Amino acid sequence: MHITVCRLAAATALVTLLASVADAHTILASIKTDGKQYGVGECIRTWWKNPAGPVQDVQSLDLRCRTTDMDGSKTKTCPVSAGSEMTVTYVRVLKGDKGVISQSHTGPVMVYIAPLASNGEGDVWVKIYEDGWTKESNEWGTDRLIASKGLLTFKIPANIKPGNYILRTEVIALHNASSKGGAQLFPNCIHVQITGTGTIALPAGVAIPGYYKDTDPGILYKRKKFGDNSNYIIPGPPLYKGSGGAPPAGGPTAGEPTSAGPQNAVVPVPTSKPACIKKRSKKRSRKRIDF
Ligand SMILES: [Cu+2]
Repeated sequence: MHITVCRLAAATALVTLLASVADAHTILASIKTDGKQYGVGECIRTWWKNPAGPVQDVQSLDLRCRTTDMDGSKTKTCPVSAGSEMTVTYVRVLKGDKGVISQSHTGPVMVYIAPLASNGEGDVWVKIYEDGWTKESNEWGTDRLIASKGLLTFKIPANIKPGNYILRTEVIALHNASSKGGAQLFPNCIHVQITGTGTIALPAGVAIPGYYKDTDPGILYKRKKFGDNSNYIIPGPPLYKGSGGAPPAGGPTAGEPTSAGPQNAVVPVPTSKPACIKKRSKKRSRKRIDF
């Protein structure tokens, strides 16, 4: 199935159609950058055959962008200023009032960047944002994503060389991750043209797919639903040092493991759950393997 009409409305209809199987899951619906909003068919790559469904085979090419636009040729490039904050929106279905992702689907949230010319092939993916589990609040990145009504804000590296890049956002649900192949990964890709006066080229990154293994401690993980998850290790390479705005100290993979909690972003943390989530516990027709 192809989403040949790359417009939000058409995609919305498709997602609604598939909502009975996909509504526990999540999809990137829009981005906001430099005050402008863009949807799917603009600079977000079109969704794949099962729009909101997860990727569970970490060796699959679908892990890269979860798209039918494999070479990126159908996707436009949106302008964004280096050093600016960009906000993307994850939604469960595209009705605007249907929540973000099932509350059971807890796990980390990440953002990567790679040069667009690479089409994401090779050791090119550099991690610029991550949000795992935090002890203080006993919350996952996905909890914060739900609390912010699906909005994820991160910073475009300030000193990055201007040019075209792919941003790859990723949500990982760990509710079934205690068995191999059980983790559910929700990546999406955005094409951006970064403007500015930076001079720093991206360091070498990692291959996606390739770098993740189904035995990685961040992929194969027995989540404690109400317990301490401070032994959780977010998958992927260390966070890129340059992502916070300071130029990298040098070296091909400047970066080091980071402490728990959202990095490089201001994530709103409301004290109560949004009302839209409470309505989610109605009967579901299809098989559920949430817990
Ligand atoms: Cu699921």
